[in-house]
Amino acid sequence: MKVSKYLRGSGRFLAFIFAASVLWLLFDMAALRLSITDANGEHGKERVLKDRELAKKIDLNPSNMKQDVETSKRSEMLKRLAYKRKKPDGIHGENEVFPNSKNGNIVTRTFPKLAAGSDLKVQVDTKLLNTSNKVSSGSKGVNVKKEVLPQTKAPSAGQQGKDIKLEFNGKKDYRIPQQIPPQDFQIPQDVALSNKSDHMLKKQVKSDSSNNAPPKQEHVVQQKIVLSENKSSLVRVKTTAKPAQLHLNGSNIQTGKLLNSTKSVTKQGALHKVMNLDVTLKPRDVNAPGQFGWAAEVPQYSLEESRRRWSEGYFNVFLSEQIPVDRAIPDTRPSACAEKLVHDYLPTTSVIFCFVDEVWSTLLRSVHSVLNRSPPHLLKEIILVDDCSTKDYLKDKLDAYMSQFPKVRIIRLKERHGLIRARLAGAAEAKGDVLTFLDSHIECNVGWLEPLLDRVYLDRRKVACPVIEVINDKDMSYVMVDNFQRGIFKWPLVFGWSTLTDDFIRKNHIKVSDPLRCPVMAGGLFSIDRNYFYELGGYDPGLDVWGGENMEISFKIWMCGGEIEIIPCSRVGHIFRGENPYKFPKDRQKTVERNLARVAEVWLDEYKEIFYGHGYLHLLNKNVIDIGDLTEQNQLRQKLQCKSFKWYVENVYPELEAPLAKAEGLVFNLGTRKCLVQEKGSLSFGMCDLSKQSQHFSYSWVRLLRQNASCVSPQVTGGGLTLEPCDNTKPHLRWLHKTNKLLAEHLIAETSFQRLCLEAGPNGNSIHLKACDESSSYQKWQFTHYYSQ
Ligand code: UD2
Ligand code: MN
Repeated sequence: MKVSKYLRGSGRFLAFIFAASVLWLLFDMAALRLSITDANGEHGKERVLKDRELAKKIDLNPSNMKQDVETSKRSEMLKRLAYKRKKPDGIHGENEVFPNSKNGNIVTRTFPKLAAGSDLKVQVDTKLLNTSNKVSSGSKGVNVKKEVLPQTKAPSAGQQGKDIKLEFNGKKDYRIPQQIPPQDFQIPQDVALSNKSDHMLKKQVKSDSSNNAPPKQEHVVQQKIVLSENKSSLVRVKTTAKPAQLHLNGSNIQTGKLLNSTKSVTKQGALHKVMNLDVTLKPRDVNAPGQFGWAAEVPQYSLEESRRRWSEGYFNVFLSEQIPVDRAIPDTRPSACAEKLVHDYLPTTSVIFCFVDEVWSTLLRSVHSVLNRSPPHLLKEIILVDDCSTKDYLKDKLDAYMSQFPKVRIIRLKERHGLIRARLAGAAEAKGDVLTFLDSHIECNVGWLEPLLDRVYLDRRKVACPVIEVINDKDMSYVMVDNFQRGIFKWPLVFGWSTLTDDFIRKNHIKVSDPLRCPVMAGGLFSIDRNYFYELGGYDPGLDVWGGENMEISFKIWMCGGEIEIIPCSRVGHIFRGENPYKFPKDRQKTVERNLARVAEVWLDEYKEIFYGHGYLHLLNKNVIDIGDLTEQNQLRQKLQCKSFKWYVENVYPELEAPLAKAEGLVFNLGTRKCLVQEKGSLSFGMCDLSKQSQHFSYSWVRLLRQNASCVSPQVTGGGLTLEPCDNTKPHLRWLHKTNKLLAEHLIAETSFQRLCLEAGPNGNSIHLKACDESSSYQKWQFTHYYSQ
């Protein structure tokens, strides 16, 4: 009776508040317990011992050291609980993640914790969820496993004209690496945010402002780091370098001086284990949304808002704002990386972020991840290049915010140049020995920087890329990607990822932590020696806005004496977006294809025909497009005495399918059973004879029917034929063959008004153009070899 009296009116309300608080407390205790258990557990102890060992070598400020241990411990805990690193079963052969490869089978998949807001424009094919479908791959008929993010429209590779439109029809090319399948994730259910009640989610969202409070950085800058000589048995050469005192306020940094950047031989010097720095001022709030890289959820009542704000960045902008700018993410490096050593005296780096209309929270998180996870003595500066953004918050507010961090500088471009010239503007201001370019929506993982700089230090012509991991665009979780993926391209210069086959890995004894040589880089994230970048002429400044520059720099690096590597012990997460969240000053498709045409003209030699032949024939018409002046680029290639594209294909990317013609050999007429002959400038027929050069023709990628420099030219008026000097830019020289189902074996004059086909006279003594007739065998032709249909 008495109890029920108290439970009436406001008493009931108080009791409810009390009960809710108790529940909340219990939940917090559970989370705390988990973290204590971890610290007391074997793993935690091991980790503390390891870090003490590191502390002996590197005299870190004790309070900071504590934080390092703290965050590493959490990271390690995450790694253990949430990520089971394993190559997916059933993968054999070459596994390529490619835009709409011809085989077309796409496995749409869900993410470890799909956010409640995940229905934002997303169609998840539920039939296919959690399946590990085997599909047969493109050319080699091997089994591959493909994963494609829901919602991203994939462009096509290696397809003809109209499909290419699809590829660039307002969408970007497809660059998402293969991720660890969802069944390999085990996120502890008792801690995962998605398990919390709505009430708790509200609390998280409300506490946002405190979560987002930037950690102060000053204490880091004042530390002293003393690197002692390392007696590692791995170093055969006795070191001559003295242990140095590195003052981290930037005034007395000795690392840079120790680098003789003109030497490219293996360097001497003491080594140490990679520093696992992850600095924040205060312990991280385990309950903050997205903490530890876990999936965050949009509360029911904010779904509408998060949907509305999606187009601000083409990812979950609302959710990103709730996530601390200095959140922890799981340390996803392969465990072998723990044993890897890097040199004590590494070059310094300038980190360059260029951005246009970047979302505030992601820009900040990118910058904080660099400040928090880079050894301060190696981080010379962070240069933010504002490519003429239109958003107000990126002006005074950004200046004010970044003024807290002495290492951060902002450069403002007066007009919109695009990322290529924006990066050049940043590089022009950079003072570090190495330039490190990053996109403005990334999160650098622990230990990301030293392994990159170490490669550049070993050889200044090595260009080092981190493994690009995935920050999920819908729930902002940090998703680990599969190992052994390298950057490649398919025609027409479409970037994609390809996983090395198990067989190749075994035969070549490749370890999971070994650097992987890459034919091309993805483009956004890499470290390059500053002087070397300039020796290479930087980027072609004639490239506009976005696209193709990754191909340009990759070909340039390889063909002019350098190398591109992916460094598995360096990992950086990136938000892959389905659309560009900024405007293109000119048409997007035209911009990208113009960039690619510049690259093809300068770097591809005779192989450029393959590029044009994959849907870009219109770019050969100078009236349609002006690709600009290439004199300087061609001169640069000559000056640097760069190797040929043939050399590149044979030595760097032999897996590339790159036949120089679509078809070649004898041109056999099915009606006369004779072959085409070219003699003294005129065409006739003869008994087929492979040994006769006069019977050898090729059908080129730009659809010319040629013998050496002479091309068969249809005379549309009059129905005759002549031989003309070949010229790729002349559409009237083009023939269609194998493009039309009903007239597949015909040779159709491309510019003929009513379709005209090449026809042999019935006695095999004349040749002319006639109205196409699908049943006439005198209009059917076969080449000896077909390289591409
Ligand atoms: C990829 C690369 C990107 C670049 C691009 C073009 C990765 C992870 N990303 O596409 O770095 O190589 O391919 O080929 O490899 N930006 C400007 N001005 C512009 C346009 C973009 O400053 O006019 C900035 C933008 O804010 C971002 C960066 O350039 O920080 C890259 O642009 P993106 O993120 O749209 O390119 P992404 O990741 O789709
Ligand atoms: Mn990007």
